[in-house]
Amino acid sequence: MIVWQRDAVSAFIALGANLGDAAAMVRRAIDGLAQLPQTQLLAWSPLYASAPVDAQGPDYVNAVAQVRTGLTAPELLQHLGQAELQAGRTRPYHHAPRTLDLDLLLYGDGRIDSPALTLPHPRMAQRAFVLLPLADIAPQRVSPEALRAVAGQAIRRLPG
Ligand code: PH2
Ligand code: MG
Ligand code: MG
Repeated sequence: MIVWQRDAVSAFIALGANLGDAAAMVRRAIDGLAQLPQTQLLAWSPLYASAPVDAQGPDYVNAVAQVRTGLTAPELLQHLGQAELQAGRTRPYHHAPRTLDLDLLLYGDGRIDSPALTLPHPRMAQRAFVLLPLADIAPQRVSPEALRAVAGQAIRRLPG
């Protein structure tokens, strides 16, 4: 039997939370990525804490995970949105504190510019809370210049 399947693609997902037990939520969400259809969890970073950037509320906990997936980028995005909803995510206003935020950073070498999805993620290069955990698991995807550009941002790595 021939099973038709798309070639799997390596994708990187940024996780964030700043409501409730944010660290537990991010850890649980990383586990959840392994349960997505046609998807393997390949790597995940340590957790980091930082003050909200361009936003208010409690400190964020952030991490980055790498998956290998047969899902298309829009399909993966759809699953990430469902996981946010299952985690109780509401959107009362722009950049409101959230129980879980799952952002698609990179999908292979894909470049997409649509209203629903821009890849690579347009703001990832400005954010230490994305670049540091990404560099932990994929140093080849983060240049030293990019890391230097965010070196002034306060962020701390959580134990464990
Ligand atoms: N996410 C935002 C806005 N600001 N700040 C931190 N530290 N971490 C985040 O994940 C974050 C943020 C919008 O998604
Ligand atoms: Mg976000
Ligand atoms: Mg988001």
